[in-house]
Amino acid sequence: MIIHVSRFGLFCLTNMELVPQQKKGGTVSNIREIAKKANVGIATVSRYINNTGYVSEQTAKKIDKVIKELDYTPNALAKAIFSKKNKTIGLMVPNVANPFFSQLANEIEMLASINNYTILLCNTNDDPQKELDYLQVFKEHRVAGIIVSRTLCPKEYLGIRVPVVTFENPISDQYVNVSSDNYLGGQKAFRVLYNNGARRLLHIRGANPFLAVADRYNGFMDEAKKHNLKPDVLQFDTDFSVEMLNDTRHQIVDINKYDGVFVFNDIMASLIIRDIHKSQCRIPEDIQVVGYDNSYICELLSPALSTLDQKVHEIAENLINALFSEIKGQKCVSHHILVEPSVVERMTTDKEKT
Ligand code: XLF
Repeated sequence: MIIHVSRFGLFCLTNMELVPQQKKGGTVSNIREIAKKANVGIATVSRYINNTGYVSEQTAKKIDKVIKELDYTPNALAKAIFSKKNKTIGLMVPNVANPFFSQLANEIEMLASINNYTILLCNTNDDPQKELDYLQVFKEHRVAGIIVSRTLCPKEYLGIRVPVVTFENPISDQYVNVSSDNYLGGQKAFRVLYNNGARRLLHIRGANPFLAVADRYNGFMDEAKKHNLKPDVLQFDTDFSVEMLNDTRHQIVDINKYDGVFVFNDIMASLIIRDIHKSQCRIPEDIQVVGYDNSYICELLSPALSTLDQKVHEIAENLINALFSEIKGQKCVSHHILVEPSVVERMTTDKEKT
């Protein structure tokens, strides 16, 4: 911001002046040029563009005409800085290669656009340094609020000036956190397999820093204990990445030892289904599989995947509503929003078995 002192007192020039616009002919037009051509003051043009004060109808028409002639588009960022009203939300997800997170981003984007907000979408790849870099980008873009999924550096958000809401890994009790009731989901996953006759169970668990998968694991194991069962556990140290499709290290040996597998999310379950097919076992006759998410791939897999529905729309709605409340300066009543997951039985579990 440039501050000018004139004999009329103090006045500010908008940052728009600093961000010239590309003109059709390759040169640039800026607010100064508009003012000159319209034969009015720079402050008047600024008032008109930013809608921050009175401009006579006649002057407005003159400015409008010049704006059209010069093909001038106000720079959104400069406008946001000046008016302190940015309509951009920073959204971080681990990776949109995971269909659950692409659906979550899609839902959030739709709800935001209904409210005339745009989304700045970033993949953290569960890398804390990348997350920090993007947080810096959000600050530089003066976003109105931030939604961060599965943060790996919660302390970095403490005390930042814009509202922040989280999905899964929380920041602190002071910040709204939304997640599926993952413990309950783990319990429900056990019951589906158990009620369909599976007893030789395997749980494929996600990486430690993902709190959601720890809850799913605990729910599943606690419920198994109640039935005097102790499932085997195999832990992955990352979430899905496209490279894994060609990486045989993740293949499970001895899958035929089991008759029921609960996998921590749908995309990993699809890899496991591929392994099971390779091992010549039949799904669900020899081995039943349950995933978590209810992402769109469940219907595309063969056989279609039974899973726990996280209710992505409800999660997105809760995140956006909480963020908008905070942007408006209203405090949210609840800071821990748990969405109840429900079982969706498709073709990888076998009701006929019981
Ligand atoms: O963090 C968990 C693990 O993977 C997240 O909700 C997901 O289920 C998405 O696929």
